[in-house]
Amino acid sequence: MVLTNFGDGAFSQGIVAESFNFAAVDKAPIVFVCENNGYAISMPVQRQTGADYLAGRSIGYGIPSMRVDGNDVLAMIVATTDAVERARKGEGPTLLEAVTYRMSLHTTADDPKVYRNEEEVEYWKTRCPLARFEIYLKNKNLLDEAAIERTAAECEQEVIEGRERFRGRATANPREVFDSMYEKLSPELEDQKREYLSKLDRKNEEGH
Ligand SMILES: Cc1ncc(C[n+]2csc(CCOP(=O)(O)OP(=O)(O)O)c2C)c(N)n1
Ligand SMILES: [Mg+2]
Repeated sequence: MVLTNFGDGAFSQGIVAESFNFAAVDKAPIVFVCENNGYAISMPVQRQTGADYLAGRSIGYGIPSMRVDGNDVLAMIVATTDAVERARKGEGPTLLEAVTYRMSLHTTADDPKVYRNEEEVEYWKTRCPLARFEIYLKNKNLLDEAAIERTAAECEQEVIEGRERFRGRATANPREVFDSMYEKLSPELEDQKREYLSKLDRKNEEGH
């Protein structure tokens, strides 16, 4: 059983169509989960596709699908569990479209203010899956403020520890970035490597 996640932007790549076709023909045990967060970097989904319902795309390949509120944890669990069961029973692939939003930047080099407005972000803040699930659990008396604070502190600690573990293991040497991709560098890459290494040398001399 395989579950694969991809974005709305990735969905515009032709290879997704080919994967759907073979997966359906072979009744492959796959759950395709498209995370539709409304943007492919800065490209809104309305400008990537003429269809406003990405879940509809797999139907023509013979793959059943469902559009799910991707910010509803319980809905995602139910839909994913059903799809996983279908796959395990040999009934073939399923597509789930999880409708959500990217609250943060695409990368640290991205500035979303250039391509989306603040109102949109504010609207999605009210649909935050963590806040919604918190309200749900509180209403059922399964969660109180102390538990929320404890969980937040534990999560924070886990992230800090994970980061420290990663940093402890990172042994990358910046002088070697050109050395593992090709057996022999092209003349252009040789030029880039020379320029890059001399920049590093200059930085070291300046004591940065
Ligand atoms: C084959 C290919 N084409 C283009 C890119 C450049 N690229 C990187 S991320 C991205 C957009 C992806 O959009 P989406 O799948 O919606 O992911 P999200 O931005 O929501 O994380 C593109 C076009 C790439 N990495 N690979
Ligand atoms: Mg996206």
